[in-house]
Amino acid sequence: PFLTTLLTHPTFIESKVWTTFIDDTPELFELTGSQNRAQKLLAYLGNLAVNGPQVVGQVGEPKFKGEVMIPTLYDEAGNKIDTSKPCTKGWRHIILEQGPKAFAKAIREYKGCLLMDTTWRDAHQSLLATRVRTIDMANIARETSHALHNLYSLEAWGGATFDVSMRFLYEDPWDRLRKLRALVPNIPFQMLLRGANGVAYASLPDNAIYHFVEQAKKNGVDIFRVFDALNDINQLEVGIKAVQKAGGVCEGTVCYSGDMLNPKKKYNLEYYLDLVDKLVALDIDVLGIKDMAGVLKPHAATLLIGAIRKKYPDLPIHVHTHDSAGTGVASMVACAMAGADAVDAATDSLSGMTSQPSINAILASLEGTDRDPGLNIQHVRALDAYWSQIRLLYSPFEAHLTGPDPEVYEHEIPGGQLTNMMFQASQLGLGSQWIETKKAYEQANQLLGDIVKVTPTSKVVGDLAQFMVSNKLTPEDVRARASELDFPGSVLEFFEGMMGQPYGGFPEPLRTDALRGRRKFDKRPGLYLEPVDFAKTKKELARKFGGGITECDVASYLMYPKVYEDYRKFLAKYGDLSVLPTKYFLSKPEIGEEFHVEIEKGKVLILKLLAIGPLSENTGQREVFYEVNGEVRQVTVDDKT
Ligand code: 3PY
Ligand code: ZN
Repeated sequence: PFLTTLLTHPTFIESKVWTTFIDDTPELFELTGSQNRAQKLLAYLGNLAVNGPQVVGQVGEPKFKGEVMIPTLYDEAGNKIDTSKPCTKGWRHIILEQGPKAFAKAIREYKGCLLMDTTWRDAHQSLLATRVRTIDMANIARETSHALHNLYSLEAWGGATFDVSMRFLYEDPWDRLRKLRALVPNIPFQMLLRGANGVAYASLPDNAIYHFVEQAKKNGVDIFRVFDALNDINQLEVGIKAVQKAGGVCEGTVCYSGDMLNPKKKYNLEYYLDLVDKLVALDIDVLGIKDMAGVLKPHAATLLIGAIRKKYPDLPIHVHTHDSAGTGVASMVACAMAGADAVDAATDSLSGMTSQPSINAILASLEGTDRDPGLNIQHVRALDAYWSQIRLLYSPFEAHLTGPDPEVYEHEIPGGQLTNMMFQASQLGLGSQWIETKKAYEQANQLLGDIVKVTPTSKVVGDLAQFMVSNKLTPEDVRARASELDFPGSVLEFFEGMMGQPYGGFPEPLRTDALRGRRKFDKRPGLYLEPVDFAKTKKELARKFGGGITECDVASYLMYPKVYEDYRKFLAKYGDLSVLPTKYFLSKPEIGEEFHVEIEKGKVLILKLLAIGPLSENTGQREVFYEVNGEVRQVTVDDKT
């Protein structure tokens, strides 16, 4: 059979040179079965044992030792709730049975203000560099389905999680979605979609966005928060239409920037109401207000939500914020009181500062009012006991935030980016340079025309700020020397129009000077991009990685070609590591410590690290010995230390 497979393989038929054949088609040279999976797993574990942490950005070892405890839930009568099966009560059935409009109507009619829990997406994106793995969500998923069944939604996907899961965690984001979906059938799943950019950093051809959203809906996303980083309605429209075509709940979103209370600022109430009108005209189901930096002050929240509520009494409003300045709870309570139908919160142990405000703080603040979100506080706390352990497990990715940052009102850095930039600064040992970087961020924003800042435009501003700091450039220097400076790629893409059109236009002559003859789009980029040929892409991927390429693989590749390819190569070498408990994914066990890995349903490996052999002078390698289900196995590892 090997020979037949070989002779009929397209690469062979196309008579590519034999020497690259093994590299290009690893799937033909794989052993099959769980033996092979175990050996690949050992290759990873051996590498970790010899060379230390394998995850980019990891600093040190997890602080959490021992077994993570799963909480027990009790009903009102004090009886244990059976969480061996997921809960079936929840808002999702309305979406499935009656569609997005009926869901929107039901949400609007509910008397309380519902919550979206961001723990599985934005909270860890904002505090732990997006590093929380599928297994740690899956392990608490059934309990979550019971404890939080009255949530508006669980934010479970999209944003940076798509990219990071492949790039740094070596996990398939689609697999995560399907696994969690199976465990939580009752609560709507929400994702963050960057409009015409999908989950990438610049626009893709329209048909790639439609294709991506279709797969997301099919694999379990119910509600799509569609935003555009410049609030460009033409860019938003691409995402909105894609969601409507796929049959998802469309949460068309306004990104809140600046300070509405300050009459000197660029984005005022009129600007926001005008954008809401445009979104309503596109027939969105729910209006999203996305305060990505946490600059929506409580009084501004009252005015903004109050004004929208008055103009559109039937439109459900869902508000997102970050707690960077410490006002998150107050702002979300203000939104609830002014007529918002849902607001965002995170489990306590993953809340506060650059994350979402604490769920318990919001529950306590709304308790006794007619806006109570309708969750069981004991259950919410029980779940948090789990997350308090998980936070320690991921301690190697902490940015060590120490308190709220009131300067966020000046620099307006979005939550996730703020943590990220601090983390980078601390890794580089740039203590005082961090203060400079924040100042430069503010200046870079002004240079670019005081734009709305959120992925991907926040990266543009951040890149320009770092460029200014490392090259010691003032804003005047940047303007004067724009035609000779070697600007970061993201800045050039922004100037080209690859991220849409900023409100008020591009800054001139800076744009023209910086571009030096490069292309300039004055309409949305999708109008210029060649549509994707899906069949051709699929064929190319099959040629590179063997059969079994799915539409989800195609979508991953189209979003992140290089990341996807690297992920597949990693997979060929080490197998699917998403099954490995996080403790053993991040650090080596003690000698003699036994642990279990379920490599496929019902197939458990019992592993024990026996010894790490001496360094061979000749080869620069070491042997690592593991006991696998009672048998001694060894792997040879290049010592790179
Ligand atoms: C993302 O796009 O990933 C964001 O979280 C923006 O806030
Ligand atoms: Zn956010």
